[in-house]
Amino acid sequence: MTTLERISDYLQKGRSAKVKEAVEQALEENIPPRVIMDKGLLDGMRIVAEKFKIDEVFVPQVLVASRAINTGLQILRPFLLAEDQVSAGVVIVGTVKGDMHDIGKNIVHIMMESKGLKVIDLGVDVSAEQYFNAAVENNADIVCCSALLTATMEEMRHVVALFNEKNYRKKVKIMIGGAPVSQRFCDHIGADIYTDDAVEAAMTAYDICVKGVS
Ligand code: B12
Repeated sequence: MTTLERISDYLQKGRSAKVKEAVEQALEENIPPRVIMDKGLLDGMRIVAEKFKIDEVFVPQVLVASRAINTGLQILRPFLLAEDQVSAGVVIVGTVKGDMHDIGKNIVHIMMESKGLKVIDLGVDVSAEQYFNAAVENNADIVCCSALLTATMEEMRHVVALFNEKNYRKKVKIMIGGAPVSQRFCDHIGADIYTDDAVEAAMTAYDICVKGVS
């Protein structure tokens, strides 16, 4: 088995300590951090997700696999960061109220940082008020909302509504994402930006903050 296959395999088994070891080994083998993330960690998570869908694994196994991927992401984080950490802009990230899924949000966080953006991470279960207060306190350029459940993506509508109500839409862009979210939903609720992956999200955020592209 290659090191990347071992990362995927240990992740599927939820063996955090082994994932940590294998990720460190992959770095020693000079495998690029982005490849370790895509072909090792995310590959393992994709398999877990497929098995979850067909009831081959259940919530406890998914939970330990999620802990393992977050352990791996933490090790990769410094290697994925931009070399010159000049703050190009301020971004608030969080998973919406009622939703505990944080893997995609954590990847968005890392990718934004890798572009030199300052990231304030509010974690999971974030209410519209919390996004708003954080945006004002930190003079943010962009607020990023993540949702993985069809039930909680509706919370994004409240986030947009609150920023509208406070007359704060000219100050900040609202970016949304997560598996059930789409461009159509983004247009429907009046958010500013949708992208379907974290890398594109970071590139778009960078363009908005640095080049003023809207
Ligand atoms: C891991 C997982 C869990 C873990 C979460 C642990 C954690 N720390 O995150 C646990 C076990 C806790 C869990 C619980 C539940 N889960 Co769950 N879970 C998943 C699973 C298997 C993987 C999600 C994941 O992390 N994917 C990997 C990441 C990298 O992908 P991603 O989040 O989509 O992110 C990418 C993009 O979407 C984008 N992105 C993400 N966020 C953002 C934000 C912005 C701004 C942008 C621009 C882009 C962006 O960038 C990322 C990388 O490129 C999915 C299955 C699936 N196929 O998605 C089910 C899934 C999301 N879960 C589901 C369900 C039903 C639940 C539970 C209700 C189950 C239960 N019976 O209790 C609970 C709900 C708990 C809650 N209140 O949140 C359903 C949702 C169905 C639906 N349509 O609503 C899914 C789809 C499984 C299924 N097929 O049924 N789950």
